[in-house]
This record gives sequence, structure tokens and C-alpha cells, in this order.
Amino acid sequence: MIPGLGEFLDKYRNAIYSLLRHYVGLDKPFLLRSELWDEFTRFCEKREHQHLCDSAMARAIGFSQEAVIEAPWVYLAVRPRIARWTYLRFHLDTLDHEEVTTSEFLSFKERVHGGGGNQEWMPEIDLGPFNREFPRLKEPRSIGRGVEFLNRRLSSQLFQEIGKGDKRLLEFLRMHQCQGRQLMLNDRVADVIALGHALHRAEEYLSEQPPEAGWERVGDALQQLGFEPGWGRTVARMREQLSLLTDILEAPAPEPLARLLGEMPMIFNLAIVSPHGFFGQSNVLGLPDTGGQVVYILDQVRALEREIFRRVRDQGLEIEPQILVVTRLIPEAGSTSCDEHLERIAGTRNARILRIPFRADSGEVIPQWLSRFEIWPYLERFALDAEREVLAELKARPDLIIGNYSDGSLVATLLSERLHVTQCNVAHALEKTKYLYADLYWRENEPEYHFSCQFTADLIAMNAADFIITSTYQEIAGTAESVGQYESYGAFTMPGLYRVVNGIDVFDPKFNIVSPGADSDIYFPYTETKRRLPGLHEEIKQLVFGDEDRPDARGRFREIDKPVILTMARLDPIKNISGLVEWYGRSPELREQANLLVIAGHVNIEQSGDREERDQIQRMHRLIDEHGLDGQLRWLGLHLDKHLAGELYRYIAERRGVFVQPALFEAFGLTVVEAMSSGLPTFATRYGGPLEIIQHGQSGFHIDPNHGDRAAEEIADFFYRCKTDPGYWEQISANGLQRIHEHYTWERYASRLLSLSCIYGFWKYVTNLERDEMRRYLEMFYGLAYRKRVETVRNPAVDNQLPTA
Ligand code: UDP
Ligand code: LCN
Repeated sequence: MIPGLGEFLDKYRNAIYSLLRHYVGLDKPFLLRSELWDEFTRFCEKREHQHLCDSAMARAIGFSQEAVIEAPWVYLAVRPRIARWTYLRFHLDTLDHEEVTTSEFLSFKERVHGGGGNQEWMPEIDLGPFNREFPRLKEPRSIGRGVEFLNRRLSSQLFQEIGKGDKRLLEFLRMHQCQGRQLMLNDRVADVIALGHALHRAEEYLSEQPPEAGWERVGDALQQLGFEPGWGRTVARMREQLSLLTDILEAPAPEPLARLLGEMPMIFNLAIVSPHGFFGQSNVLGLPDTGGQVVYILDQVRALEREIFRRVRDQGLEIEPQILVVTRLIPEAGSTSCDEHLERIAGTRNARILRIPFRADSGEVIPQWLSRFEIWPYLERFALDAEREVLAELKARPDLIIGNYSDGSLVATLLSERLHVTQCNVAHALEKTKYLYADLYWRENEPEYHFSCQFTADLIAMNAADFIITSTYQEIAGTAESVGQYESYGAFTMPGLYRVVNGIDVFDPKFNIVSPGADSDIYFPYTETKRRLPGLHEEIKQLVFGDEDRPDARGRFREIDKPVILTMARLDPIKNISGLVEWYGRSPELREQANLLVIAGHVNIEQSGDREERDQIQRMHRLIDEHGLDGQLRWLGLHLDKHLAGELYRYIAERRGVFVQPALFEAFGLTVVEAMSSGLPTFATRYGGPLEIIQHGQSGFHIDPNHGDRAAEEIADFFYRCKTDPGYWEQISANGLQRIHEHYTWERYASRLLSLSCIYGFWKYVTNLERDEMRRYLEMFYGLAYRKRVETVRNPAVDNQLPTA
């Protein structure tokens, strides 16, 4: 509860009464955090209410994420700290107040919403009890560092019982095989005592061998002692690993255990699942539902393959790792390769895209692209087909399955369950926080978005995953002010369907932050002149300054010496590109300082088949007309190939421009990382990933898309300061580069992801991380709720109700 709230309420009953009346008088059943606070400050403007300004009540309102109001009740969902929730209710007449349970809060919300169904008996989804026995983090600051916590907690637990941990570790080391070849230990090591002796003798033997010698020289002797390949390429490395194991057996500690496990030869074959969209290597970006996720996965594959090869080599093995990206085959694929069954991934030795069509129940192949909101009926069959094809293609089980976005994670769940393989999820973007009240008004949204399928799939996949990696902390648990994307699945209701009182626990150690980067061959600093692509400069000059008329462009810069503000994104309302155009149009200062270059969508409305994009195109033209921007703004309705995009960032940087990412919300924001990697000072939305990528005022700037005039002023001030403070632009640019170098690189990503996979694999083996009870519950949820919702996508006439008691 809020300290001091009780006393304050008792003492200032009159003021509290007026405040509650004020809220009730607004005649709005649901208020969000900003509305609650704005009304509170308005209320406090009156002199007689000023004592509320800095009171326990102010804190209670300030911490509230939402209010549900129906006279005489006011219910608040209070979040006093990151990921901590309490629910309060106030009675207008009696001024009583009390804490209520999550379930009571949600059922009041359902009643006020009047959402139909049997509200007396709403199915409650509660995954909390399954985690009762399971270690969970306590401090919000530890969220996202699950593996460190697990190592600490489980290693002490495991080795507490004398002999138990050692035995499990021994069994684990003995079970490794690849392509029929035994790795690490063989049957000669019968028990832990024998392992101790064998280690001792092996270390002694190796200490007399040349440090650079390999398995061919020492293998026979080591095999006699019970060791198999996998300990290292050289004697020096083998000694290091064996000595780590000796230390662990003598005095188990989390850090050496993590080092030993993190480098074990466990991951050679990987399946990365991403069914929706057009997944290809060229001509796909900008097609519906096809954006950063594709860029992320292709870069991820290259980085992982490099890292697996490095590890395999260091481990002294000769194994060809294989990575498959499993996606949908689309027969009507236009100019893309999405109708090809198998496609090699450029820049890799062995990675492929494996495409499998969606099929109707009749077995017929679905020929056309489907929106990500419409794919639910096809996923189960897709998973079964994928299982067969992946096994045939790899000629083995994958060692790790990574699910991407809601659909990929659900398919990964089905595959992992059937193949008994470690499962990792990557969300990219959870839709729930993107759409206001998407859960409460699910029924209204159902025809277009089918959120009931998506949120059910999310709950299943999140809870089934062995571990989840996120790009930022805020993706899991938000900030002091805003709710995290995963956190929003903790408690919510879909009236008439089900009520979730414990959906996902962000304190679960399965969450780990592993941030992506930008391809360093493409996005590198503008100062690295030798690596640059001068051959593209003439084309870029034409694009930016546009001497020629082009059908896909509007506007041409009148004053070409001014620096350029660059923005580039899909023309999706959430990206708010038209918002930036409006701020620019309304700011004479900014227009005075710089030109605006927009790369997004299509200039010609006829070229877009997407309703939301068409609205944006119209809005863009209207704003350009209204503010007379044709001489200061240039809008290119095209998609740049990544080499061109990379060189364009540098071209703009060289001319002392900036990059602006004005989204209303951005889950992560690859363009932000790309621009910063090029040395381009970046202004990006404070809602979502960029809040964490950029340190405001140091390595770039945060802007608030809800206060566009202020954002425009801040950008204008930056240009002004650059004129008066030589070196300022360079300083921000250099800090941005350093930030990326230290935190957002694919090398770091790949190394961490593989270590996590090995460590979670180990803990899954030696403890009950499988959580069988949870798995059974999820199976039931899948069968009874998810499959039923899927029927409604196939056939909207199907009754929307779950059976109620
Ligand atoms: N992109 C591109 N050419 C374009 C527009 C975008 O190569 O004309 C790339 C951009 O460089 C980035 C990705 O598309 O790699 C967009 O990813 P982001 O995470 O910024 O947004 P998303 O589209 O996933 O929401
Ligand atoms: C989806 C998004 O919306 C972006 O914010 C991310 O950068 C992208 O996926 C890659 O994870």
C-alpha cells in the first residue's frame, strides 16, 4: 500500500470526497494514467485543494496506471514500483477505502465494461501456483538477468545435497553426442569418484604435452581415461576446461559452472521459427507485416553461425552446424523468393530458409499472403508439417528452437513439446500494449485483429518457453512510469472470455536481456572512408537532392546547404512519420535550421493496398500542402536496399544531419541502432526500446511524440547549438557510436544467446525446470481455449463464448 495513505484519507475526508466526485463527474468509466494525473493536477489548482499536491493521495494517483469508475466506486490499479501492483477501491459516499484482489479489480472492470458472458463465473487463468516451488527474482533491478540468478540459486541448491549435484553433472556430461559421436565423457567413467580420479590423471598427463597439441595427439590416452572430444582444440584449452570441472567438483560455485556450461558443445542444429509475413532476403522489406523482424533474424543467423563455428573449432570438433529459418511458403509471392521451398542464406556457410505452406483442413495450400492477424487457423498444421521437414532437412533433432513473434513462439512451443528440445522465444513486438484497451475491447477488435487468439497464444508460449530473450529491460518490465510489454500479461481481462490473474511473472528467471545490433558490414561510421561505397553517392545525391523528377518522390529542397533531418520507417500509424511532418511544418525554427527527408511508404496512394497506410499517405499530402513544405521537405516513397540505406545514413552524417524516429511506440527500433552505428546523432521516441538504447543528452536524445512542438524545438535547439558550439555534433555522434559498440552488437548477442541455451539446457536436465504440471495446464488451455478461438477466425459465425459453468 502507499505509506501514509490511510491517515491522510482519514484526516482530509472532505478533500478526498471532492476529488472522488471530480473523477466520477467526468463520466468516463476508464481513465488511463495520464488522464488520471492531468485531472488530479487540474483539481489541485484550486487553492482549497492545494494540500493534496504533495500528499500520500498524490502518490497513490501518481502511481496508478488506470482507474475504473462507476458511482459510488472508484477502483485504482496502483503500481508503486516496477512490476509491483496493488488494487484499491474507494467508496464515494462512505469514503471507505480498501485493498482488493486482482480478481476483484478485474471483475469490477468487466462489470463496468458490461462485456457480456456470464460474469458470475468467468474462467480465471492463474499460472501462479505452478511457480510456487520455483525460485524467482525479488528485486525489479534483477529482472532480465535470469540466468545469473538461476546459476546462483540452483547451483547452491543442487550441490547442497552431498553427491547429488556431482552425479547429475556427471550424467549430463555423459549424454552428449553429435552425429552419432560421443562427446565429453564415455562409459569408462562409472561414477563421481572415478571422474575425480580420471580428471586428476588427465590433468597430469596433459601437463606434460605441448600446449598447442590437438586431439589427434592426446586423444587415445584421454579416451582410455574416459574422456571424449569436446574439451578443447588444444591441450591448453583442454587443461583449462578440465581444471574448471575439477574446481566445480571440489567447491561448486556459480561462476565457474556458468563458464564450463556456457562453452559446452551442445548447440549444433538450430531451428528459428517465423511463420508470418514475407520472409526473404531481398524485395521483402516494406511488404505487409514484413519489417525489422526479418532483418533481425537474418543478422542473428549470420552471427550465430559464426559463433557456433568459433565454438566448435575451439572445442576441437569437426561438426558442420546447421541453422534453418522455418517460415511460410507463399505460392503467390510476387517478386520475392517466398515461393521457394529452400533458400540458402547469403553470408553463411550452411544456413537455409525452409518454407512450408499453410494448408487448409482439406489439405489445400493457401496461395496468398495472409495478415499476421489471420494466420491462427494454420499454425497447428504448419507445426506438424514443420516437424517432419525440419527432421528430414537436418537429419537430426534441432538442439534449440527459437520462436519469433506470437505465431513463431506458438509453433516453437508445439515443436519443442513434441521433440523435447529447449525452447527460446523472441517477441519483437507484443501487440497488447500497442493497441489501447486491446484486451478489454477484444470483442470489438475481433473481426480485424483476433486478439483473443493472439493473447491466448502469447500466454501459452510465454509460459512454455524455457527462456525468453528480450531486446531491452523495458520490454519485460517497463519503467517507473510505464508498464512493460510482458508485464501487461500479468493480469488482464477479456470480458466474456476469460480473466487472467497471473498470466506471466516478470520475476521469473526465464527472462534475459540480449540486445541485437546492426550488421557491422553495412552500418559503420561515416568516418571509415575506406569502407564506404562512393559508387552509390551519385544515386544518393539524386535521391536526396532530386535534380530529376521522380514519380515516387514529392518535394525538393530549395536550400541544399542546410543539414538534413532523415527519417525512415514503414508508413504505419504507430511509426508516426506524418506526426513528424506536422511538427516540422508547425515549427518555423526547425524549418529554418534544416530540411526534412522522409523515406516511407508510397507517395502515390494507388500503390498501397493497406487501409492504414492509405490513410497515412493522404495525411502526408494534406500536411505538405497545408504547411507549404514542398521546398523544404522531400518524401521518397520507396524501400532502400540495405547497402543504400547504410550509405545514406553516412551521407547524411557527413553533412552534419540527424536521424529522427518519432514513433508513438517502438518495441525496439533497429533503425535507431543503425543510425547511431553510422555516427548520425539520433532523436528517438521515449516510448519503447529507444528510451534504453539512447542516454538522453549524451548519446542521442529522447523525444516525446505526444508533445511534438517541444520535440521540434529540441531538434531545432540541437542544430542551433551545433552552430554556436563547434564539436557538439561530433561529441554526440561519438557517444552514440560508443554506446552501440558497448551494448548493441551481434557478436555479443550470439555469444550470450548460445551460452544461455547451454545453461538453460543443463538446468532443464538436472532439475525440474520442465515444470510438468504447468505444461499439462497449458495443454488444456491450448485445447479448450486456443483451438476454440481459432474456430472463430475460420468461421466468424462460431459462437464466441467459452463454456461457462
Ligand atoms: N529498412 C530498410 N529500407 C527501408 C526501410 C526500412 O532497409 O527503406 C529497414 C531498416 O533499415 C531496419 C528495418 O527495415 O533494419 C526496420 O526495423 P525497425 O526495427 O526499425 O522497425 P519495424 O519495421 O520492425 O517495426
Ligand atoms: C519489431 C519491431 O516493432 C521493432 O521495434 C524491432 O526493432 C524489430 O521487430 C526487431 O526486433
